[in-house]
Amino acid sequence: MTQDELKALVGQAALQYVVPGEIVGVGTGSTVNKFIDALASMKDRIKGAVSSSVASTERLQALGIPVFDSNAVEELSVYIDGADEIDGRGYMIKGGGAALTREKIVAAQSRRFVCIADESKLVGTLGRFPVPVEVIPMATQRLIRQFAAMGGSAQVRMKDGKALVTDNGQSIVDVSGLRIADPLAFEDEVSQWPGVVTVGVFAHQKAAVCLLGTAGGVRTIE
Ligand code: ABF
Repeated sequence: MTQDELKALVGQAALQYVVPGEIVGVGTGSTVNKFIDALASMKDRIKGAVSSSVASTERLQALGIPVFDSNAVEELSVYIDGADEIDGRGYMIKGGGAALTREKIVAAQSRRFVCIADESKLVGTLGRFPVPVEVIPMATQRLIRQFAAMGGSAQVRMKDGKALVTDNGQSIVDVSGLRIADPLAFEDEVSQWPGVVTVGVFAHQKAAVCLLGTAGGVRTIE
């Protein structure tokens, strides 16, 4: 199976976690796009979605799925999103799509995070994928030095020759060279640095369930 087919497989499998009659939390990325396409088949059985990005909102609306503001909804029973890396405990690196801040917000208001990913995302220890961090632009250079002091190499993410601007109007730095043995401690520490909006390690908002697309079918890790 191609990577695209594995993504479609888990996108479809995630439908079983959607609670009929409710609003579902929807993440961002190419795997989630497969989920959104599958969700269209049950759009008459859900109230709608809370979305983590402009891109997902547009895709949901184009399929006729109502999108609610996160402030209009108190709690979501489930949030379905992809990851750049996930370990066997459900800890993840996210933010390759630059939507990490809204993803963490929607994950925090959801009782259960269901991660959908192809098997290439499963790792023993987080850190092979550079950790995305959304930052306030005036703090960028100082934060790059702070990551260097902990052994990482941080770079500002560029797009079309300029610093990428997130949906929230901020920048992203990608930090490579880190081995994150204790994701909770790492998230706690970096989240406190002035100028950090969101660190792309999801430890407090880890996945309760991971649906992993493999050549042999969907593997469920709980
Ligand atoms: C989002 O999309 C992100 O947090 C992660 O960066 C990315 C995964 O994308 P894909 O499904 O395209 O690999 O979930």
